[in-house]
Amino acid sequence: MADAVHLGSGKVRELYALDAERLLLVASDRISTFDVVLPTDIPDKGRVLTGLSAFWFARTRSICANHLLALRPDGRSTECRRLSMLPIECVVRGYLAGSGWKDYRTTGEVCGHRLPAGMKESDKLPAPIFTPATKATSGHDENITGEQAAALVGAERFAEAERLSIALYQFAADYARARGIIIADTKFEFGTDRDGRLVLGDEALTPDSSRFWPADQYAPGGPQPSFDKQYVRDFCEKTGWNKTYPGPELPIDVVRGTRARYVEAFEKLTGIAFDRYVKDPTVTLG
Ligand code: Q0N
Repeated sequence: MADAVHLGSGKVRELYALDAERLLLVASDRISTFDVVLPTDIPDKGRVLTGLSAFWFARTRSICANHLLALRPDGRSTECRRLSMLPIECVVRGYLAGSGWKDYRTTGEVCGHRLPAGMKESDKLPAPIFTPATKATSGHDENITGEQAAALVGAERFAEAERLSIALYQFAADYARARGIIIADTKFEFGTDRDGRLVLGDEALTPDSSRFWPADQYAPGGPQPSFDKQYVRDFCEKTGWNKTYPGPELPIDVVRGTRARYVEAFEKLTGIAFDRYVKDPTVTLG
């Protein structure tokens, strides 16, 4: 990494330029909750997310091209094709949660999709919906209508991004549901390559870019426990923390329990022992 130029930081990931065509995406072990990065790392979280993302990239190539070029032996770094990113977040929702639930409760719609009356929080939608958002430079992403998104990227790009996003979500949600995990919603980021083709970038279908719920505890009519972050959230609620920076340090039992949940999600979804992944990250690509 001696000659990699740091391009930017997300809350938990770093992006470097390798050369004119390639980037390096590095997933740290940092965890955020209530939008605040906590001072305590979750060991191997970055590897779990990188491995899961690579697993999905390898299995969705027939739906959509993606930016993955190679996994580094550290298991947390991905060499990617450099793209020109679309200025929208491509969110797909299969269930009514988060800002989708809030918008439905006040308007009966989510991003211009009119939904049946009388739905409860966390209900499954009649069919997955595409609910784009703008990339907020500061603070929270803002939901926009399809018309607003089409004005930002063009009507044809919008239609293509919508079709690919729904197909990717449908594939992964069916796959995960058969393995005990509900993917309630997810966010994709697409870019275009030099030939103008739409390519899936970023991380994909991880617990950081999606809501993962344990299927055996699914009970609509209220919020669902998070597959990965529930121990962290419960601990943070218990401390009386006001959810502004800085967050609390996590006790060792919360760290261990949370790490175990990430590893469990990885193993349930991929069918690969996490130890095997650590020895050879390319096992996810088969
Ligand atoms: C890119 N972001 C937003 C890492 C994640 N393949 C690509 N080509 C060009 N640009 C990007 C990608 C990708 N992926 C994606 N920013 C640039 C997410 N970042 C935020 C910082 O941490």
